[in-house]
Amino acid sequence: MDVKKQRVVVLGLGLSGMEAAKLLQDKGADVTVRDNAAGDAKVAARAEALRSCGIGVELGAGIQATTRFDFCVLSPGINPNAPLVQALRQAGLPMFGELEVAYRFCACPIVGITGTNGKTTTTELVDAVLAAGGKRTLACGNIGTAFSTAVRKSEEIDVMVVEVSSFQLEHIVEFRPGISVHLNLTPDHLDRYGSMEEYEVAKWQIFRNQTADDYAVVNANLRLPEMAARKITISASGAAADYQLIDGWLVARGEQVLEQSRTNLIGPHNAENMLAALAVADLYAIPREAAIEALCRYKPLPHRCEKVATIDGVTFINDSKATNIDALEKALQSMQVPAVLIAGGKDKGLDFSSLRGLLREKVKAVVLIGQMTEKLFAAWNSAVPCVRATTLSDAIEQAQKLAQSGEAVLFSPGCSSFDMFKDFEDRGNQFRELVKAKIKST
Ligand code: UMA
Repeated sequence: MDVKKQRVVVLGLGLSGMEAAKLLQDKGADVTVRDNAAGDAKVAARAEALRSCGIGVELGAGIQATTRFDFCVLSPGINPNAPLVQALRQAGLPMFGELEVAYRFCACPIVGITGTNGKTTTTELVDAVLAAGGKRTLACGNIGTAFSTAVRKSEEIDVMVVEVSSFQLEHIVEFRPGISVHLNLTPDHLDRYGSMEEYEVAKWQIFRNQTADDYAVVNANLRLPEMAARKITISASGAAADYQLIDGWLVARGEQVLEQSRTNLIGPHNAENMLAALAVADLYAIPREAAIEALCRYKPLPHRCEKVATIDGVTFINDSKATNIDALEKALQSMQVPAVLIAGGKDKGLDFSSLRGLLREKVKAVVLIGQMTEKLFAAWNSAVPCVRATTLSDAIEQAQKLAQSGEAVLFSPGCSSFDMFKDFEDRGNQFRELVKAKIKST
């Protein structure tokens, strides 16, 4: 991509926008960044940093569309239906996502990983198994290091392992991973997509530019489009597949590879994450022993069914990463003792009534927080007693009173965090701190 002297407008001054702007400027483009937020301290600091290296920054909601640019770069969090984006599109401005821009400057092969849940864990697992086999790798994308940052090192590494969200896939043109991974699809982001079909089609974009030279590692249970890539299937649910979970063993094309109980990852969803990593390792001919060792060594990330503390016999579990129904369902399924569930958060248009049966089985009471409180109360209270809390601290207080020794308090919100917190990590950190403060006070 030759961007020399091209006039580019980047929308959004988060991580992606900031890094895309710097990359494009380094490549010779004349860059302006726009962000709706005017009073946000983080955005202001980023604006200052960019201005000091000669990048124009315009902040505030009143920005008008203009045609004084050659193309536009969209941050993933910007809704393509936002009025400014629509206006720029109508003005005929070509649009690329940050993923696409970074891709154009990537000098090494890419493994792209998507799916509703498990993307980050699988990105880390793939990174670990490839590194164990001696490959120089970098994990980036939705995982938290912008692809635009990582791509600067792409000449020094062998494989870029990129976690890609549906948002990032919306505005690709040529993005083509040599190996794509699609783990699963369950309801999420329905505040952005009109329907599950729209969400599904956004995910399918990962296969769009792949050819018969490429591979697609896919869950055998997924509905998929026609694709040119060679398919390799995974399944932990008993479906016929190249890589399967059978009687607690990860099995690769009929060969028993590793007993899941030897790893730190529990549940069938994690088995599928590991099967995907094994499939990628095999495509790169990583020695089996090296891959097995990497899988056994891997420890789950924080905020994913993380045991925080046991107070008076009650175990407090932080599963703040559960931002949708499927993730909450997986957490409930993995509970071995009765739980008091703390759930709720931002409304994403999801219908939680399907969890009523599982709640009856696993949960003695629910404490609700955030914007979804009333909707969850209406969906669940006739199945399991629900109470309302005003803050996270109040929720923990109420949950602790409801739980008895030998039981658990499970913080698995099932909703995104943006109504009360900066993000899921902030939410999980606050939960952890509040629980730890209780230990000190007892
Ligand atoms: N903004 C506008 N106008 C809008 C909307 C947002 O100007 O209409 C501005 C905001 O004021 C803010 C900036 O855009 O300053 C934020 O941009 P962004 O939401 O694209 O966030 P980034 O900081 O660039 O982070 C993004 C990903 N965020 C989203 O997709 C929402 C991060 O994934 C990712 O780690 C990062 O790029 C680096 O690649 C986070 C995420 O929540 C973890 N992802 C979603 C998920 O996993 O479910 C998809």
